[in-house]
Amino acid sequence: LGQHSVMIWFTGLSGSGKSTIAIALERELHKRGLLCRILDGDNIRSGINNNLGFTETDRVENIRRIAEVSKLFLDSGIITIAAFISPNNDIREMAAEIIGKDDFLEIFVSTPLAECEKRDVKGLYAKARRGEIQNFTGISAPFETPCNPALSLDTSELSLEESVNRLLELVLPRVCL
Ligand code: GGZ
Repeated sequence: LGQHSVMIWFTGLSGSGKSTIAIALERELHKRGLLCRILDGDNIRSGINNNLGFTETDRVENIRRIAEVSKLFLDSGIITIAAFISPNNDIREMAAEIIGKDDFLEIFVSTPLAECEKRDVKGLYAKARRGEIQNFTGISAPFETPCNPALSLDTSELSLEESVNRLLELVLPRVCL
């Protein structure tokens, strides 16, 4: 492979735009002949992690397994994109340690809670407000702002294209040999 692998780790609230940006980024990387793999709730929480919920303990185990799986992809030279809330500094630190800090790019999708809640694409915020979902991040469970992300992207201010362009500027120099 004529590429160096890197971990692109998105963190942010539910509905902040992590998966949307991840998919658009993947498309741009593919256009350039770069091999990448997205890990998100759709392919991880439905499969390998289908025994985990949203308690603090389960979130740690969720992210630990995701980081270990990511490492397998990275070791094969594949650019790996993870899109999970990963709500606290300890959890993100653990992921970075498993993966190796040199290859770990933390991307904070910083869309404000009010905007995520206004979008409420899946109706989960409304359910959380009614108490129908426990431990919902931003409502009844914490989200810690990342201390030193490689990039912050607020999708209430940036278009999808702008977000992807900023990512490409960061990622391409690191992956193209
Ligand atoms: C947060 C929850 C919860 C609770 C279900 N809290 O918008 P979505 O639906 O597709 O993204 C959310 C997803 C979060 O899973 P992660 O694996 O990314 O979380 S973590 O990194 O914290 O382990 C949301 C849905 O799962 N969801 N219940 N209580 N999000």
